[in-house]
Amino acid sequence: MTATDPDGTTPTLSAQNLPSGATFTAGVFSWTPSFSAAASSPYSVTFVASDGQAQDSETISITVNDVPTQPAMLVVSPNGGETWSHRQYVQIQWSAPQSSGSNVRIELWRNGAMLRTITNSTFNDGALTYRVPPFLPEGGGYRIRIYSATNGAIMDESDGAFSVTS
Ligand SMILES: [Ca+2]
Ligand SMILES: [Ca+2]
Repeated sequence: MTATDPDGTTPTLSAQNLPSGATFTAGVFSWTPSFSAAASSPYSVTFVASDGQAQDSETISITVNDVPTQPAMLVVSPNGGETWSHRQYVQIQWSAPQSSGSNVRIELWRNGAMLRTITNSTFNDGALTYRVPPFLPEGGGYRIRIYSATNGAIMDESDGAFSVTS
């Protein structure tokens, strides 16, 4: 913020109704809204320039928006510790907002290597029923990876490993 005064005296700058945590120093407004700041939005802040006799002010409105905290992709099941049996129908479950894409790709990984693609594209509706192929090697170290079909950077995998048995 700057102010000028035709008679040469330097106006004093001040601010009223500063939001909690905001500062106004030497004409500079600075604010990093807190996690819960959106609840009281919008904020009305008045900036005042005064030379002691004349003053001018300007009130501005500051809107703070909430950023969604839901992760873009989250594998829900299997998420570690499960055991899949050959030919069993299992539920693969995930949680992802529609903004992550309308479709997802699901892969089966074992010990850090991609084993097979479960589906290249299925609706991002949070669940897929999958029949465990009888040829999957028995043992542990399995994880699921789920990607947005349109943005491979949006991805999550099982937090822990699960097992396959006959
Ligand atoms: Ca589905
Ligand atoms: Ca995960």
